[in-house]
Amino acid sequence: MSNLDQMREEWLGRVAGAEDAAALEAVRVAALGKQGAVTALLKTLGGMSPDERQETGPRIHALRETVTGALAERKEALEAAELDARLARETADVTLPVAPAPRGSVHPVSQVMDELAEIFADLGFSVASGPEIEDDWHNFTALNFPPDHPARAMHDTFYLSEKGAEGGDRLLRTHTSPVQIRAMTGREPPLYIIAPGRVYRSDSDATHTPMFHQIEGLVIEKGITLAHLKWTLETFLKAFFERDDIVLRLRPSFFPFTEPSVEVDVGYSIEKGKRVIGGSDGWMEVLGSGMVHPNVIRACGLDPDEWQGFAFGTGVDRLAMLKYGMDDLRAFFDGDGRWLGHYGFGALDVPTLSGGVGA
Ligand code: 2NL
Repeated sequence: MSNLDQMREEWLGRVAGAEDAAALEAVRVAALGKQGAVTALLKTLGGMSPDERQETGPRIHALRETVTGALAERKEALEAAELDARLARETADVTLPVAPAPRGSVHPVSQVMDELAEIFADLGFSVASGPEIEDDWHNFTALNFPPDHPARAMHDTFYLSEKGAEGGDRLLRTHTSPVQIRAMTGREPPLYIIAPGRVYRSDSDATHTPMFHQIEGLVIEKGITLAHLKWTLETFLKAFFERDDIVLRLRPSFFPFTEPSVEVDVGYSIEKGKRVIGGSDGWMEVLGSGMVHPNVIRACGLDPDEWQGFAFGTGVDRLAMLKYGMDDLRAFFDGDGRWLGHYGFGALDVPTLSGGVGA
């Protein structure tokens, strides 16, 4: 093998052996740079005889061309390999969620409140709210509880140690009725409102917690009768329990703020050993209600001969238990992640009447 053939083999071998762009550049400089081996060979052409140059010149130029071509080819291959490596390293799986899945859930009480708001919105009611620290007038007096009447004691009220601005008692509201009193005194009738929220009574056992959730509804309108009340409650219960076989039974009762007052029982049936609303195996008390007492309408500055109304109230926690099958009220307030994971609702499963309120 001639010298030039040997050189070609050597340089092609070094080009092929360059593992990255920097190593390849070093090979290029060593072969074709100013001080390069192939460059040095080209410089020898000047000192040759014409015959020698004619014979050797093309072979040296061919060597330069071959090495130049091999360098370009190797450069392209290294760049392609580098691009492949980057593409493999920087992949994004577009089918993965952008953020980790949410771990929280909507508490059954919040879910039921949303369901109730949705159902009553469809019947023309809006949601009203008010303070949880109330005064004696809004919580009791305006609702026709006479002073020192035993009904006040019935509520196991939490009183605050400091009196209010006018010297009256301040307390944690024992029901959401004061919200409706504020609506009646602050707005022009007709009124169609629901008032869901936290209420407080000093009572604690398996079926009572000192804080629980109530929802009340109030209509103030002209010409309202008990028939409107019954239709409203029946329509609400059918939508809430998502059953058509809901039967109501109205029993006479007593509340200071309604006259007449009626307790509402709903027919239940036994399914898999549990009572479920709907059917006619027995009666379960679900709501309290009645026609708003004329004294309450008068206390709010309205004329009871002009305006009548109905009102109802029930426990939201109990509604949630009845609909979703929990049997211990205390678990509602334990904040146990396992319970919430089991009974909680997805944040995006918003209740709608068309999609089913109990999404
Ligand atoms: C129950 C019974 C009830 C009302 C609440 C009410 C509110 C006003 C005027 C008249 Cl402003 N009534 N609310 C009426 C009847 C019953 O609740 O068992 N609650 C847990």
